[in-house]
Amino acid sequence: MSGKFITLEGTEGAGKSTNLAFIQDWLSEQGVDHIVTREPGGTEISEAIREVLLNKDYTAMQSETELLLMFAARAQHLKEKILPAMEQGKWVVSDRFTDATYAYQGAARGISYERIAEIENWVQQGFQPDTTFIFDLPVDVGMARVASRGGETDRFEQEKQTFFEKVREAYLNRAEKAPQRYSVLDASQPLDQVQADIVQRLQQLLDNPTVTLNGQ
Ligand code: T5A
Repeated sequence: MSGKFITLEGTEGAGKSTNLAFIQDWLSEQGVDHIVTREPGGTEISEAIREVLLNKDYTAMQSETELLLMFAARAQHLKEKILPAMEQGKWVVSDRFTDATYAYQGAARGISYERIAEIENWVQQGFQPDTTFIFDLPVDVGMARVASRGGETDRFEQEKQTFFEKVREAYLNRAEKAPQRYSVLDASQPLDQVQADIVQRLQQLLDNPTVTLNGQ
């Protein structure tokens, strides 16, 4: 496996989707064979699970159900799309992955990190992103961006600000504990500055193709 696995994380409206498109264009310009994808989702079955997870009518959904559906979508996504692409030497860039589970289902919903780690180990067998960008910004700034973008809100976007404050804090804690994997970006900066920071990190990865957390 010589491909890299890059994930984008952050609270709502932090700019992940916008910068996923930017990273896609940048990698194409560099001639890097890659795919972009997202979680929950990325395959037909995982996108069907996403519909259930984001449906704002499902207010009765239990935290345990939410957690298991996130990992059900991820198991399918990994085996059907991420791992085969990496085996072909492609880079894979995903809008969210398991850090989101620790932040949302763990810190914000209150499921223990030990329980999440148990399922993570079973589903991922040690597989981890090579690098993770955390788009960090004040929660209210992100929510205002989502509101000004318009469109319908999903089940998560209906949560209160305190929920997203916990999510933000969890991401920052995870980054602090493993700084070699995470790049925390100040996502409140103008977009061109955020993207200059992204390019700097991607260039490092490109210059060191043998360095990978997955050890292959
Ligand atoms: N989830 C997911 C879990 O609970 N557990 C899990 O394990 C996983 C994988 C769906 C939900 O699922 C949850 C988390 C989520 O709530 P999602 O589809 O990624 O996840 O949904 P959102 O995070 O809600 O995605 P958004 O589209 O709302 O946010 P983005 O992608 O971060 O923001 P983006 O790029 O659309 O930007 C928002 C607006 O801001 C502007 C953009 O143009 C856009 O209009 N913008 C900027 N403006 C000024 N300056 C900048 N630097 C800007 N960057 C972007």
